[in-house]
Amino acid sequence: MADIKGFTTIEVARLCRVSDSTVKRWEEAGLLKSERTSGGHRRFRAEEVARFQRDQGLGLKQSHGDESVAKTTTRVRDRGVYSDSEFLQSLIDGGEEAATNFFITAHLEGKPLTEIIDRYICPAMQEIGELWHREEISVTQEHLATRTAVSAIYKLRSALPVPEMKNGLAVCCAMEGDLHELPTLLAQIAVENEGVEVINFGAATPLYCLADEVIRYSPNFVCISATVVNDLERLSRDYKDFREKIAKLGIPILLGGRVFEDEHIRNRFKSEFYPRSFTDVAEFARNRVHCALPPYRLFSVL
Ligand code: B12
Repeated sequence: MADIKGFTTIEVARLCRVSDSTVKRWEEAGLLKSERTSGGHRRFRAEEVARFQRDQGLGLKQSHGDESVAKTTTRVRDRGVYSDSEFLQSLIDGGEEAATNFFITAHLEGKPLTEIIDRYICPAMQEIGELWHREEISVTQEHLATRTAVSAIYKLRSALPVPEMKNGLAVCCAMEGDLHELPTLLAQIAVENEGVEVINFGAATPLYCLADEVIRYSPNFVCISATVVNDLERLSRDYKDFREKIAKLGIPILLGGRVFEDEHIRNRFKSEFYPRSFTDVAEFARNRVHCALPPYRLFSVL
């Protein structure tokens, strides 16, 4: 029991900007759940604190950049509870709770969602890919790491303040033949966080089917990711057809993922924007919605 990982009463009080006696009252009233160490001290799990803050509409927005909040979470990290290497190991071991805690602590620290994605999730997955490539971890460990990341990301998403979905609609997916589902999920939550609803068709989506869906839903933009390509010739033909089919709707297409890091490939897959990071995707969603331009004007801005 002594090794319960979580915030102390004083740390929760700092995060929520109230006194420690208020935190105790919340806990006694059953509003905020805690566990006890063997010495009888309260410990609050990061996920529970995030849930409570979200439900009560407390603190988070004002806490961005606040020194005392940063110190609180840094201390939790200093105790060795959520270091970056432990996070990586938790993914490899399938430690969903530890991975979730890592994300939620970063969130409580005031880190924007896209920073959590770009600074922690992507590098960790890259490292997992390298370990697999060097045969230092097995394929099964790589699969487990991805599953763990996906579950922890869903839990992070449910801990975040729920944005009002009043800023339009986006459609996202990964291209046909591409089984990597994480990039589409990351794009989805980055865009949703901007108050834009997302329909995510997931990995390996055939482009001719996607065209029908785009015509049906007429979204504000389409975000397609590609991590690997099997048949470049066929895919570029299918993509050209896809673009032609939806051309009259004037809907911008975003193409992201390691495939489009290659300039020659970008030349064969024309798009309005090639985001390099999920911060780029979120910014696009924000600007696209807030400038409220019809699509044809947006093209000329890009
Ligand atoms: C998990 C994983 C798998 C899982 C996916 C499971 C699942 N349910 O998603 C499985 C086992 C299916 C798999 C299969 C394969 N994989 Co794989 N996989 C990975 C791994 C470890 C993580 C992928 C991931 O989710 N990354 C998270 C994304 C966000 O990070 P990223 O790909 O690095 O992308 C960066 C940018 O491009 C950008 N980005 C990426 N996507 C998007 C999308 C948008 C919209 C935006 C804005 C930005 C963006 O953000 C990232 C940060 O810079 C990567 C390692 C890695 N480096 O990522 C290998 C990796 C991508 N796989 C690789 C390979 C070779 C394969 C296989 C061909 C292996 C094989 N021989 O069978 C197959 C291909 C299957 C297929 N047809 O798709 C290679 C690709 C090498 C290359 N040529 O580029 C990698 C890089 C591993 C490696 N180091 O060699 N894989």
